[in-house]
This record gives sequence, structure tokens and C-alpha cells, in this order.
Amino acid sequence: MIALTRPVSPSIVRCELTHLARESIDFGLAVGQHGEYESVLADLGCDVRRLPAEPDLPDSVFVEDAAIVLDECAIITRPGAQSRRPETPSVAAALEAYRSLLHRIEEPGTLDGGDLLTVGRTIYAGLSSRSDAGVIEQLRFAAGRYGYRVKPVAVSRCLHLKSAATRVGPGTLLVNRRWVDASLFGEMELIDVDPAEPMAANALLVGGSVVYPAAFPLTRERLEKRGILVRTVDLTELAKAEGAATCCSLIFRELSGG
Ligand code: CIR
Repeated sequence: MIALTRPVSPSIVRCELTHLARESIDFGLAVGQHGEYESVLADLGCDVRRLPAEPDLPDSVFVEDAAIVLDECAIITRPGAQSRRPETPSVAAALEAYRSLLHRIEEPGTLDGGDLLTVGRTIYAGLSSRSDAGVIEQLRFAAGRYGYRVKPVAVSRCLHLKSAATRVGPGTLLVNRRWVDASLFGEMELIDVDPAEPMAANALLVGGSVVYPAAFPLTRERLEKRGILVRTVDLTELAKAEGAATCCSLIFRELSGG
């Protein structure tokens, strides 16, 4: 597995915020926590490769939003926040080394990678303040030819679909049902976040383990009770920028022949 990451930008103090009030971010601590996150990914078997730093792009550490990487191709997004659009060219340039086919979301559609949840051959696409219904057809055009179904999912009161639901096992999702209609996920097994931890649904499944913020001990206990292996990381500073576990990396299989 390859994990693409990007250094935390010193301008993160000017990040986009939608649901949180601005709090001061300790840049040194954010860098340390991000480094710890990268070490955990490496420990779990990822080959961690850092994209070039983008010191003038406040949210550039959140690389997940710039692309979705499937085995067959990569789709470069067009982020919903104007300030984040300059993040995509360097991500696209890096992905050219791994996928021979790159599709691009075209204007006027907007899409953040945080709104895409892939489960097997289904891509759930969150309709949020960042991603609009117009991209559904673009996603179907790009991924449908490889047998992927694209299912739109309304999300409310949170930033992205993956703020409300993420994979924690092959057929298991961690969900906050207050932010997404979980009946859309059909036969999947669901684990609810602890009601005292509404922000706790974002977990990053890597191999057989889940990379998970230390800030949500009650939900962590629920995961462990279900036999899920959890690796906790402290992400307090990136959380102040509305970042979480999935958004700091793009993880995909390295395929021979690109
Ligand atoms: C933003 O508002 O775009 C950033 N401050 C946070 C993005 C987090 N991305 C993600 O969870 N996929």
C-alpha cells in the first residue's frame, strides 16, 4: 500500500472552517502529531510518500480531499472551497506515477474526497456543502465503466460523508446516524458512535487495523468490543482545522504497470 501525505502548512491557522469556531492551533504540535500519524501508517505496512509542501495553502495537509484513487484510475476532484482548488495539480502530478488514467471533475461540479466512501464496487457520494449533485454523473462516467455503482447520500450538519460514516472492517461501518441515513448502507454491519462523541465516526481502516483519534475513548471501546484492532493517534491540532483520521492521507494499492 502507498500512503500519500503532505506536510502540515504553517498557514493552517487560516484553514477553512465550517462547523467549528476558530481556535489557536499549535503548529509545532500539529507537525508532531502528523509525524506520529505517518509513523503509524508505516507501522501498518504503508509505504508513506510525502507530496511537496504547499506552505501557502492552509488546508493542503488534508490530501484526501484532492482525489480518489481506485485500482483502475484516479479521479482528481474540484474541491468545494475555492481556497482548496490549487491543491489538486500537485496531487494529480504525483498520482500520474501510480495510475495511467486520471479523470478530472470539471466545472461547475464540486467534490471533496472526504465525501467519497468506497465499499467494494459501490462508491457512496456525499452531497454536502462541498460536493454537489452535479458530480454524480461525472463520477458515474469516470468509474461506471469499471463496474462501480455511484450512490448519492445526503449528509447534514457535518462537513463530509466521511465525518458521518467510515469503514472499520470489510463489511462494517462506524456511523453517526444523526448525520446520515444509515439505512442507505444496506446489508452492512453498523457500529454507532457513542452519543457523547458525535465527531467520532471518522476512522481510517488500514489492512486489518483502524487508525483512530485518541479523543474518542467511548467509541474506541465500542470498536474494541467488536474485536476491531485500534491504533490511536493524537490529532487534537488537526481536529481544530476540522481534520480527522482519513483526511491526512490517500491510501491505495501500488499496481505493477501503473
Ligand atoms: C476544510 O474545511 O476543508 C479543512 N479545514 C478540513 C478538511 C478535512 N477533510 C476531510 O475530513 N476529508
